[in-house]
Amino acid sequence: MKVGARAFKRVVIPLAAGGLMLTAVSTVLTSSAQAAEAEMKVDVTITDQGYSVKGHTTPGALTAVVVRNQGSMTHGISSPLFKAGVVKKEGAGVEIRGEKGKGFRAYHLEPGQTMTLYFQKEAHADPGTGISETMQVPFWCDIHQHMKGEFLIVETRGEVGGG
Ligand SMILES: [Cu+2]
Repeated sequence: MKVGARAFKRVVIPLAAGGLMLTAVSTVLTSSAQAAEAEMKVDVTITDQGYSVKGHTTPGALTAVVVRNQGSMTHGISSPLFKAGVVKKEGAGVEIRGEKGKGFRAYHLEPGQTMTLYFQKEAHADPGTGISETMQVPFWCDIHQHMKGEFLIVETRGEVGGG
């Protein structure tokens, strides 16, 4: 698990830094005034084979996770992050909760549909060093539990200065 996660990190950061997604971002944002408030964006594309993730976010940034189902069946997305709170959901997609509304939470999306989940995650500093570290946000399909993905919340503030 750990090895795979590290390999993923190396792939994702250069992609996100390239600015390649900027045109796609503006296309999506113009469709909603509220969406324009999002500071960061993560794209999650679902096929019947699994997830493909582009982008990352930073601690404290209001983040739009744009989820597209390009598969042929209903897929879901569930994450510990959702328990902490999705600020808002736009577009298609159905929120699924556990019994009595607690614990488990997922979002189901029909084929061809898109939804946007907004969240904000505060920095989590290491109590020993005071340094905020990059966090991995794991997620999975609650319908097909072999489908897994993750994206990163990258702490960048520690890299500023020193010049
Ligand atoms: Cu699925």
